[in-house]
Amino acid sequence: MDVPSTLVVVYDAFRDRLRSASIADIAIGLAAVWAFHTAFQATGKKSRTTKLRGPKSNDPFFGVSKELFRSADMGGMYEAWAKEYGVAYEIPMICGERRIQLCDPRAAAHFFSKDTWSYVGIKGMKAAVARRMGKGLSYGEGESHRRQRRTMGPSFNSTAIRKLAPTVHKAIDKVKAAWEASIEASGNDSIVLDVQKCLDAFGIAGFSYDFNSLNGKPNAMISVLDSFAAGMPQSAFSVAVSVLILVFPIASNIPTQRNQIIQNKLREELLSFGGEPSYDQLTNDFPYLDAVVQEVLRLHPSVPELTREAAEDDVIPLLEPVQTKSGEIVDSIVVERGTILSVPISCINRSDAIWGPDAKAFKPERWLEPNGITEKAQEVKGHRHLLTFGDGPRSCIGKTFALAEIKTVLSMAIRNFVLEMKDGPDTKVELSRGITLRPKVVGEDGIRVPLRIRQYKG
Ligand code: HEM
Ligand SMILES: *[C@@H]1O[C@H](CO)[C@@H](O)[C@H](O)[C@H]1NC(C)=O
Ligand SMILES: *[C@@H]1O[C@H](CO)[C@@H](O)[C@H](O)[C@H]1NC(C)=O
Ligand SMILES: CC(=O)N[C@H]1CO[C@H](CO)[C@@H](O)[C@@H]1O
Repeated sequence: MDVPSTLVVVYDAFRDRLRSASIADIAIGLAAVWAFHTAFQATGKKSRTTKLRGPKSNDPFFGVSKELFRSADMGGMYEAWAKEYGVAYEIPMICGERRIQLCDPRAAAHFFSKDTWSYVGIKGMKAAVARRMGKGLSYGEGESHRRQRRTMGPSFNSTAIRKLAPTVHKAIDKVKAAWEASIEASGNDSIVLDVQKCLDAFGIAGFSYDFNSLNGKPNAMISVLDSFAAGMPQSAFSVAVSVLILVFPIASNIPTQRNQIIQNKLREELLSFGGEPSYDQLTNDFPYLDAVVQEVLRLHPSVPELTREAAEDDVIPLLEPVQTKSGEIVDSIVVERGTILSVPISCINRSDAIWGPDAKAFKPERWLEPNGITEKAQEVKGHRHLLTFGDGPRSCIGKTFALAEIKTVLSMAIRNFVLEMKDGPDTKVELSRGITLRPKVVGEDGIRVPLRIRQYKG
């Protein structure tokens, strides 16, 4: 996590008056900014890092960071700059930090392949994170990180997830029963629920409780979830939850589209199966469900960018050449130790240059059609050409679990209920920014997505 994201956390803390952000956290954030500033003054001018073009700012303290973090469409800003200055460009950030943005699939693949070794978390920030979350997996780098990953791996593999599947089902059945009971009690055919609250409660209380009571044995995956839940105000666990929240409004538009044009492919696929699909069936036998989930993850990466510091000098190859400040055309950039770099997932996931002219459309079919994924998009590594789960040694250890969880929840919801935005299909959902992105309906207070939920009757 980088300095600007910390500032966002601090802003958020003020704004939402989160109890968990103590004065000490804020002090640490500011101290980190200061340490950073000093470091930049020291390394200063003579850097061998390729001088790249990029947007200017009149604000010497915040650079372009305020515009970026206030924007509802950060990915769009990154994409516009990539169009103007090339796929690698430099942006002025807080306290004179100059940061290189890599909006290029080949550069991103190179960068992540050397993660935790040549590219590491920014020091001041790691200290602040460790203070909140302990020196867990996300703290280590290099060999120590590799050893930890190896130890934890088995708790996150498909065998482990298969074993947890009944517990996930049990938790989801509780949500289903609760929704049915509320509809019944309302004396109406539908209820309006804030999905955020509903899923948060379900996620943290439901999962931790059910998992902990499984058989009394400590389970590494559960400890990870618990440590997240207990740690940050916008915990990494909420990453998983936030994706679910995003899935709901989007999936809920599908019935509307169906009424107007075509078939509701997802519900049809799910219903044609008959009974309750098992973990393996859900993973393998539902191509359209899989495509919908892929497309949601592409359109809504909950971590908008990943930032690191170069621990050693390096040369980063580019798929597409860029023009430097001096006018030279280069197909790789030199990076000196200490340079801050960032891969804006929110740009790569949606760039027209990479995904083609329909990049911004929700189009699950692209994952099913033979040439649905452009050649350039195929250069994006990560999880099936998505950087939503990161990539390389530090990529999301919980992704198989997260995918299974998303598919299970979606499957339950779509088979049994019709979900619509409370005020109809044209309701605008915007993203409220924390460390992770969370959706909110324009005009609703706080972070809220009120959905109308009806039972699905054939
Ligand atoms: C859709 C849901 C999820 C998304 C989009 C997601 C995304 C990510 C991303 C982008 C990273 C890389 C962070 C970095 O490079 O600094 C990451 C790391 C991580 N994720 Fe997830 N995650 C999700 C769900 C989960 C779940 C459910 C768990 C736990 C069960 C989990 C556990 C972790 C851990 C422990 C790491 C750190 C790995 C390391 O440092 O080696 N994630 N996640
Ligand atoms: C997952 O880990 C368990 C426990 O170490 C092991 O028995 C199993 O074979 C692993 N499964 C896979 C698919 O790697
Ligand atoms: C029932 O739902 C309709 C909209 O579908 C709403 O106008 C009405 O107020 C609801 N009645 C109750 C008792 O909630
Ligand atoms: C096409 C696409 O994936 N776009 C999304 C990329 O990520 C940003 C923010 O994380 C979203 O706002 C875009 O919609």
